[in-house]
Amino acid sequence: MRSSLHPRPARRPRPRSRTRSRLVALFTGVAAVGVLLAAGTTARAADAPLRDLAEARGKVIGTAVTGSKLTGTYGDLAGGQFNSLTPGNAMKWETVEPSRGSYDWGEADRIVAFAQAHDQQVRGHTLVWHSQNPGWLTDGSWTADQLSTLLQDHITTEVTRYKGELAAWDVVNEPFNEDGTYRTSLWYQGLGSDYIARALTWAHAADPDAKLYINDYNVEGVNAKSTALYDLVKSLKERGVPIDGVGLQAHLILGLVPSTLQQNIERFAALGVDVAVTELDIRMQLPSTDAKLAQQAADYRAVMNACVAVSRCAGVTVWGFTDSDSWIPDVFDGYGAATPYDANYVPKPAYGAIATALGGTSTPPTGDCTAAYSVANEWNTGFTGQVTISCSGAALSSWKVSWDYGAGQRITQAWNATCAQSGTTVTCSNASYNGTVPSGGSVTFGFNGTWSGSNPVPAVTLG
Ligand code: G2I
Repeated sequence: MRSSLHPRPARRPRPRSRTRSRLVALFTGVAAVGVLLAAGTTARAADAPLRDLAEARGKVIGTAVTGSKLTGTYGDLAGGQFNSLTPGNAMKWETVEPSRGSYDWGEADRIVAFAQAHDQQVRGHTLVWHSQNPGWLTDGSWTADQLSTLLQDHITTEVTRYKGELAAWDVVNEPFNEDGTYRTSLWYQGLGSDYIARALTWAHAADPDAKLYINDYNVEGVNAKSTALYDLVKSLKERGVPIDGVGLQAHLILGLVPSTLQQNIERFAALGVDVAVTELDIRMQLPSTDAKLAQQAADYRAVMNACVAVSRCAGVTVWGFTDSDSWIPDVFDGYGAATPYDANYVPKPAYGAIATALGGTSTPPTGDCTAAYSVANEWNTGFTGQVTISCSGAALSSWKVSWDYGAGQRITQAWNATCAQSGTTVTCSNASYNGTVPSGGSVTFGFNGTWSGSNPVPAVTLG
């Protein structure tokens, strides 16, 4: 079997550096106005990307992705922070075979190619499900034999296409009702519960190296549904049906991580299968508050800790890493903020919780954010200055800049920031309305000051 983590090639693209404390002074001598600039990057302590922390522990840290979004900041973070990708929708039956016999692998291929370019695993999702099937399939009327052939052809075609390229497949998705009875899906109605064993067997025949999973929600703790799944896996193992793992989706609600999560993972592991948390998100009622985000971080930490504690827990995949790419607000009215990054790609406390659970420090990466100081206007004893904070590949939710006036300058007034001077040191922080600097965006504030003798541009520190 393939190891759960591929070795990293020498030339894996690295995420942008987060540690530079360099202070760059850029001088542009425009005689009349005398514009002078100084720029400084963030000087905060660095942390390793999540994927490096996870790999050091032999774990997967994955995210569901949308193929069309894999550029810019979304692509940088998806490629830089995670060592596994799951196509959120791209490998589902309605996407790959919207009309019978006519296949569209575009988005799925794109995700697989991106993953390979970034030395990431791909988790295939999903081959047999009651949902997101094409109309021609669900509207048809099929005999059991026809249905079985359709399913076999679908699984064989799709698994063969990606043979040797995927680490794992969510072969069967959501087979159970909450009480542990089988869901009366198209498949169960036509083929009985044996569709599960058949699907696993066909998938194994098409790609013997892929780890084959059954995946469901509300099976994170010990309950009737997870016990039905446990009994099914036990009997499949006893019958020699190829089953490698169990996926706990983990679409959780704030403050409600099941207390029996680790115990549940352990009982599956004892059956001789892997366990993966496959679709983690933790939703809250909007708006988010600092208290809710702190609770969410504790919840993410609890899930991570449970997986880290059990060696057969392969890892954790989040169902979208940014709130701009989450299914929650579309489906749960008034709920959201469920992922580790907000919609502007600012890491939330949940990000720090994932990092610390994987053995890292809690400082989120700040990417490349710079502060540039310029003197816009200068007269005999006074001047007007401004500082622009710009981000690319990262974002800030609040900011603070400081500098030292070495030539006796003093700030007299500031706007769009709160500034204070103590001795020679000036410190300015965001106003209530301009703390957010999105990736690709900037914020500027201004000030007046006094000078005499000379008015050199100071080195500015952000952070
Ligand atoms: O429903 C959440 C997840 C539960 N477990 C299985 C996962 O496969 C499932 O993922 C979600 C996707 O994240 C959504 O993006 O599955 C949904 C469908 O049940 C996906 O939503 C659908 C929308 O309902 C469609 O309107 C849309 O055309 O996504 C489609 C593609 O964007």
